[in-house]
Amino acid sequence: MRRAVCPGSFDPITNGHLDIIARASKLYDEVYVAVMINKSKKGLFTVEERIDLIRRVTGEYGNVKVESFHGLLVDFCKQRDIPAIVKGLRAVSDFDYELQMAQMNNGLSGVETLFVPTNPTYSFLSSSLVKEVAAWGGDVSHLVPPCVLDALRARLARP
Ligand code: COD
Repeated sequence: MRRAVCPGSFDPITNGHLDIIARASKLYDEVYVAVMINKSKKGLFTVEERIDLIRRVTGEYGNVKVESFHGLLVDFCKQRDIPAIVKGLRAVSDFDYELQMAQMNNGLSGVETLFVPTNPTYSFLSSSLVKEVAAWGGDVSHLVPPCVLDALRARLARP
């Protein structure tokens, strides 16, 4: 069984994330989406809410599992016998940091990182920008799945 993981914060999942997960699900038998817990970073959504949203938008793929993890990504991989990490690359600006992480992870455990070039439609897209635009009332309906849009509107609704 060929397994891979798509890791991230997913606060919340965007169409850019979803595009990478969908493409990975065609390349591998089983794809884990790992919501990595960073206790020093307070998210807009709880980890449980992020997992729920990801499950709802990836349900149609059939071979995608969603889990959270507190610790090193290489340990998540070791515990599940996952040899490959799949990451999206948006621009040159992503490359330096992603290369460092890929080399560190490979040095720690031998896990490989595969980079998938982002769909150009989403090359500017990040969860942070989506939250910022949505918080100011901007239209992000073309950037996130409908259930994420509803969740954003509910969370950011002003009293
Ligand atoms: N198009 C394509 N891909 C995208 C897009 C987009 N528009 N947006 C995001 N992505 C992809 C990228 O591959 C990105 O890496 C991934 O989705 C996740 O994005 P985010 O923003 O949700 O998550 P990050 O960048 O905060 O995630 C960082 C990790 C959680 C993966 C990293 O910090 C990590 O592995 N942490 C675990 C602890 C650990 O092992 N640390 C040592 C690392 S060497």
